[in-house]
Amino acid sequence: MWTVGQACAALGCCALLLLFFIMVLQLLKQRHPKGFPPGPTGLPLVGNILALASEPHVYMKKQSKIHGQIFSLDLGGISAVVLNGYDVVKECLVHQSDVFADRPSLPLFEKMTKMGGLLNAKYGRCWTEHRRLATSSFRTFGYGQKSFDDKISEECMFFLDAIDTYKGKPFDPKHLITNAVSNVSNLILFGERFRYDDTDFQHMIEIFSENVELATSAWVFLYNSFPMIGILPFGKHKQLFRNADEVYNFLLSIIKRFSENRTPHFPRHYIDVYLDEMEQNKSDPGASFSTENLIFSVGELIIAGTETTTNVLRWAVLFMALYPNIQGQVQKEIDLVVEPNRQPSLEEKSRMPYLEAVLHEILRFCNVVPLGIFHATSKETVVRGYSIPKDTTVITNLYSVHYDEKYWHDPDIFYPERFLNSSGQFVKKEAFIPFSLGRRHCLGEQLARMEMFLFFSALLQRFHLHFPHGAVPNLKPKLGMTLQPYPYPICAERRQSGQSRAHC
Ligand code: HEM
Ligand SMILES: *[C@@H]1O[C@H](CO)[C@@H](O)[C@H](O)[C@H]1NC(C)=O
Ligand SMILES: *[C@@H]1O[C@H](CO)[C@@H](O)[C@H](O)[C@H]1NC(C)=O
Ligand SMILES: CC(=O)N[C@H]1CO[C@H](CO)[C@@H](O)[C@@H]1O
Repeated sequence: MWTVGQACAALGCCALLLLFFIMVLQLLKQRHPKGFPPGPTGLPLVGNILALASEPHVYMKKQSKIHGQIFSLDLGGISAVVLNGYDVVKECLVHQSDVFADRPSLPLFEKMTKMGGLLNAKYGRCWTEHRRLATSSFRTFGYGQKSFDDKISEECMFFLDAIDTYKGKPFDPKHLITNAVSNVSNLILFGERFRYDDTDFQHMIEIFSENVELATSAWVFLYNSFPMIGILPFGKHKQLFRNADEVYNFLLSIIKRFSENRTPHFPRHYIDVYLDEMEQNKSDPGASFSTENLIFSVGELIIAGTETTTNVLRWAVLFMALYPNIQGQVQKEIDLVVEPNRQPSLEEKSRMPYLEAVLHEILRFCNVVPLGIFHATSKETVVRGYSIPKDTTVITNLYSVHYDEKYWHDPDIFYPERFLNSSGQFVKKEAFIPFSLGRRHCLGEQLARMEMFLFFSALLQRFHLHFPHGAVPNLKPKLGMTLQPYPYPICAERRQSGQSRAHC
């Protein structure tokens, strides 16, 4: 029989051996394949994960000055390639669109959506079928309808009236903007809006967007390289999984609610279209439509639409208060083009080049999705002489494209006029890619552009925006998969004369 001491020693030895074995495995994983792009040296085991803790997009742009526009990072045994600057992003996403259209099978994504759904789906049948279905639903129930602009404008009215209730007193616009924006996507997905006081829906959005933030925490990177830490009872990944379960159950329940009273072949919204498709393809074992993928895709459409558009508008409000001259110039243009008692309409957009330039500059300058969504290679390939194996994680540093000195003069300066030519007309810029490029480019771009224009123009038509007592809030972005401003208070005062004017 062993004594307690011997048993402990034996156990200790086993533990050490195991640890050694894991380290060797990890170090083997960390070796780069031949011809792989170079990159900054990382620590054993965790690689470069720690360097990504503060501002990963800025760190990556700096590293590209040393290692080149295409370089590699070690995400704890996961070799990733980072694309920096417009030229190489275009070379990969456009000139090799097939190769770069995949998503990486990281343990986090595997656990969240089993690589199904739409946004995170592998590049294959599931993605093709879901992308086609979503694109056609967005057309049928969204911008393909003549009345859709009016529906967004109607939403604007609710939104402006809700702001009016503050009577010029300071408030944080985050919730109102989130509600208005998600009401518009909900029209397409569920055929109706949600009530502003539908707190369950708002809670779902809240914890979902918390997950967008958590997705880039060091804990989650660690989980991707060492899924074993999933058994630990603490850590941010735990919070993320709890949130994801709650979101899943909520979506399941509202999908049930909105598919009641459905008549097959007479779809009223995305859910109905999906269920029709699911029934028609029952006999096809390869078809990807399933209740689970319905839930994943609905969740992805909700969060991809809300988290981005909302944050662009929050930055827009912040910058208008920060630069009163620019705000004034936008308002002058609105007053010139739009009749006083009418809301701005999409037909008037082409006559408002300055407002367009301001919105574009906000998208360029603020980079709401700084690293896009992670891509992966669907087969082995060569870029600029470097070989990249199949299934390599690819990070598109969209921030570095929007601050690319080759394409932008003084990129650190907020300067809407860069989008205007000498006769004041709006000009498109090639290196402006907030919606990314290639097969996986944003599915909601058209909807997002409509919403941003209609909400922003209606807001500035009715209100003058300023900070309470002129106090400038923190302008640093809050980090996550998206960059958003920290919560800030704003005063919105009625502009038109004859209306009641309140003061902050
Ligand atoms: C200003 C607002 C928006 C911005 C800046 C934005 C940006 C992006 C970016 C950078 C990507 C990654 C593309 C890639 O993988 O290379 C993306 C993907 C996506 N976006 Fe958006 N987006 C916005 C609004 C929306 C809206 C309103 C919707 C829908 C309601 C939406 C739905 C999607 C979907 C489904 C994908 C994944 C596409 C795929 O994997 O095939 N987005 N978006
Ligand atoms: C969203 O829709 C609900 C229900 O129609 C409406 O009551 C609410 O005012 C809308 N929200 C906003 C911000 O307009
Ligand atoms: C400015 O752009 C508009 C529209 O693209 C074009 O018609 C016009 O000729 C341009 N003006 C100058 C001075 O380049
Ligand atoms: C993806 C897929 O197989 N879709 C098919 C489902 O069934 C309908 C009707 O039979 C076909 O038109 C689709 O092509």
